[in-house]
Amino acid sequence: MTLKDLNERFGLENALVFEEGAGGLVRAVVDNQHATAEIYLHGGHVTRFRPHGSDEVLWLSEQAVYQAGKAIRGGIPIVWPWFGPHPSSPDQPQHGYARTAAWDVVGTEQEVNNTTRLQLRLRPQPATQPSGQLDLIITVGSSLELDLTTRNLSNEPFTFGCALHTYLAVGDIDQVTIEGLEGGRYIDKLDEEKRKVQSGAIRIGREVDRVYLNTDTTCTVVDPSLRREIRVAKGGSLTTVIWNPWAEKAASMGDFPDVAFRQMVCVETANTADDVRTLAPGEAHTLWAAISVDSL
Ligand code: TA6
Repeated sequence: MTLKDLNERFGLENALVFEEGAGGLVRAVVDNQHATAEIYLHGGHVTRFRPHGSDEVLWLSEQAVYQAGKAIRGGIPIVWPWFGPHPSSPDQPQHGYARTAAWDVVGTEQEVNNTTRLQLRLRPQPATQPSGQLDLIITVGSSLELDLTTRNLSNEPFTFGCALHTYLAVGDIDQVTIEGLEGGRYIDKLDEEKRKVQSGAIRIGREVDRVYLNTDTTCTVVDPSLRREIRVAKGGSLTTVIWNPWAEKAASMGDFPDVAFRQMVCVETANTADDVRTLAPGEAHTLWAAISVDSL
């Protein structure tokens, strides 16, 4: 569908327009009375969210690559239908293929409270056709909500893992604490997958890659340097992943500026580890996250 067709069919006056973004990729730009946001059809990828009067909430790499086959670094990558390496096929892409696939627009709506909704659908992929259909509803208001719904269209059980791999922008990681996971058990991906217990709020002073288990709590990223806190509420998920690459890993990634690890942290709403889901034929599951920001 051309930009002209997209805007004629799905554009919303004074709220949502489709335009050519970085790399010539199509993006939706939302600008309503609450906030501005950007969503690329490539990967169904939210790249920016900024409530009016606030700074940008999502971290987006200045070195991100915008091209077919490559995931945009930052924003909210869609991880599906597996989290991390493929469970049995090492040649499959890390974090699945939803984040590098073309998504279709299936609907837009300006709601009564002037929030703006965009519904995207992942085009059927040979690897899962017709098993799993994936829909993403993005609602832009004073908070940002993503609802990721997997439907099993086959007549066999469909097992999948997924995540909203959210990169949050912070002023100075050294001053940040993450609340909400105190006392929780987690898998330490950097220490032989050992299962440990979180003592107090999370502070980050080195590479951190942890899968917190059996948790449905809201996480709060307290950021004194920007005098704000970002809350990530969630549903349909019992695992939360906390990740910061720190210096060495950041330097090893070509699309990640060497010192940018100080301005970001990932708080990922997931179904992974003990929380991978299986759908019976015809069943659906929705994972959702709601991201909001308040001044300190
Ligand atoms: O969510 C944390 C993680 O699984 C890390 O292990 C790291 O690999 C990160 O995702 C980023 O993965 P990506 O494939 O986007 O470089």
